[in-house]
Amino acid sequence: MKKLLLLAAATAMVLPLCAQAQNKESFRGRVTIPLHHGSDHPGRRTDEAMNRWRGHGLGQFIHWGMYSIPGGEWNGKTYTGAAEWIRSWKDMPNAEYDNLYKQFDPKGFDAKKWARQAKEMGAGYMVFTTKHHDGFCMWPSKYTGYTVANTPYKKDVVKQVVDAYTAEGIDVHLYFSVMDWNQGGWLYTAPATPEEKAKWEGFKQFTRNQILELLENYPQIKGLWFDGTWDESWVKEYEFAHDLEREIRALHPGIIIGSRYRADEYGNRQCDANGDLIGDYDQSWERDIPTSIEQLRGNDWDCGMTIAENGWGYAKTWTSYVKTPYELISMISECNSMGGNFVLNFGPDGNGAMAPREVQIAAEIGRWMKTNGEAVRGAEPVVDIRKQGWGFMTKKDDKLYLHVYNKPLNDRVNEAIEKYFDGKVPQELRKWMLKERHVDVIGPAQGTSLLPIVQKGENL
Ligand code: FHN
Repeated sequence: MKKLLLLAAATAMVLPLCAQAQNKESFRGRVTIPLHHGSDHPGRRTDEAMNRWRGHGLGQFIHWGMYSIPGGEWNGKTYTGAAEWIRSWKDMPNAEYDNLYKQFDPKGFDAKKWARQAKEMGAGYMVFTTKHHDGFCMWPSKYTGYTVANTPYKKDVVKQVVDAYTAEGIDVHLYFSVMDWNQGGWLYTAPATPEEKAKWEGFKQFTRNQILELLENYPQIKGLWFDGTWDESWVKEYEFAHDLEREIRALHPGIIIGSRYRADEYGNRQCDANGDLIGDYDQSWERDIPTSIEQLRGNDWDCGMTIAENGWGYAKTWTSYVKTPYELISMISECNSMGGNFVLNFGPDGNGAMAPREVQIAAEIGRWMKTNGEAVRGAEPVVDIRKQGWGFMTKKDDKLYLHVYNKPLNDRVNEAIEKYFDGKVPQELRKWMLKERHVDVIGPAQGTSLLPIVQKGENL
């Protein structure tokens, strides 16, 4: 049986990326403009918390809130937009939506069961919606009455999620929408009149209070995942947002915050006027995967992905294309091959149950992760390439993983491996690879499943 599947070099090695080497050659000096509210750390964070985050490879997103009750339908009509946006639909009267919380009593909610399913799926971390754009708080916030405490259910949902996932060893990041349709003080544009200014100041304090409250209530969390930050009102609050960010980081050392949270003083979002990423990782790849590693400019990144075309909250009927487990798994490989975390979204129903169709997808992914997870967890991209005809590559320590999606008919993956090592190919690889310039691929995909294989080498 042919056994050469992974490349296992005898010694651990640093693999210089060709692109980096080229950049060094042509780099003549950086020109920047002084910014007070731009990136706080151009380049990647290399502390333990960030290294841990980077190593997750796979995460779970959960959107759960009052939108999960209508599930994309109202009065017999189906909303074709994203189900969690149903309140903004012309056929959904706001007053009716804003009273849905009076029905919220999810007897089927079991955070421990969700956490076990996520563990089985192979997720290293999860992101949970504490408050989406509708403003409903899944924790008993002291700063508004529009919270879970005033539902028939009463109990703190966020606490249960944080505790259950943490107990399973899954890191928790909290999603928080700054845009809040329930708060009178929220504005889309910068406040103009004295009355608006006063309301807006109140809203800013409310937002700060809620964020600090989340940190105080759930000290185990590892990150804050901000959303609803794109409107002019918030973009112009770069100074306030930056001060608050410093406060958050001082209170919670190591916390991870993405690039959506705030803008710089020129109104740039995600990246500042110098092109440096604002925050710890690039959050702009929502439902999208870069076509080349260069687009990432050396930044950390995540890709939040829906199972259906769009829509994060529970939809009774998915009205758009639904991805197969095979496609979703290939996205894990694809993102990981470019150093990104793939964060797959789940939308439990109003009763707290995960939809069976999503449970089944999680189980399929989990089955693949059990065998192939080592090529995902802690793995890094190999080079400045995205995809080969046969699939993707990741590496870890002295191993190269070939995520084979299209198995060549002759069972051989032909790769001119030397090009990935910038001329410094380790002796062992030279011996085994360059002579024949191919990696042999063996075996069918596991069982009768169509799941792709990640080849594992035993020895050289
Ligand atoms: O509008 C939201 C959307 O509902 C969902 O929460 C996603 C998740 O990344 N974020 C916003 C759109 O970018």
